[in-house]
Amino acid sequence: MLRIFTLLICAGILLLQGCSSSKMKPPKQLQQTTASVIQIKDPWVRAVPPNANNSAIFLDLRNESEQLRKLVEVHSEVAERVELHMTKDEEGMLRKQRLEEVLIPALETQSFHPGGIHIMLIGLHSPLEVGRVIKLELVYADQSKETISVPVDERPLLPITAQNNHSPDSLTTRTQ
Ligand SMILES: [Cu+2]
Repeated sequence: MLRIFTLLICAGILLLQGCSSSKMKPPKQLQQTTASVIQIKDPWVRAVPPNANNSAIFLDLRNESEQLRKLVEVHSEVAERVELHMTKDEEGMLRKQRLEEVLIPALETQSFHPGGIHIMLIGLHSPLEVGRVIKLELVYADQSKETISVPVDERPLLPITAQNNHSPDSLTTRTQ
């Protein structure tokens, strides 16, 4: 709240100074890196059987700034390739599409969840069993980075019949 209040004051000062402020620095928030304004919530990676090649990571990215932010790359040493993916329901067929970037709108939360946007681990180097924690590096469009710990977890999958239900609650329990 205090931060929002401070920003309002900054905005007010800018307005008062009008066009004469061209030499002034931009408001503080514009100088903040994306990594410093994104809050990461509830990251987890799906546990898979030892012979599995792929898995997926889910999380919520909350943008605390008033500018659009973008996630452009993800890295992890647990797999050969790590990609941003989107699962789409096309006439009952679930198709995956690779994304170049994931947008995180101002003051909103972008949810990576089963059945939607997810981080795909392709070519796992070792098994992902519950209890293990892996490292994931997030790279944003401004090249700021953050490395986070992601616990391996098992969460229920919904039955196929629930796949046509698009309510947000059902999406959080769907498979990738
Ligand atoms: Cu995928």
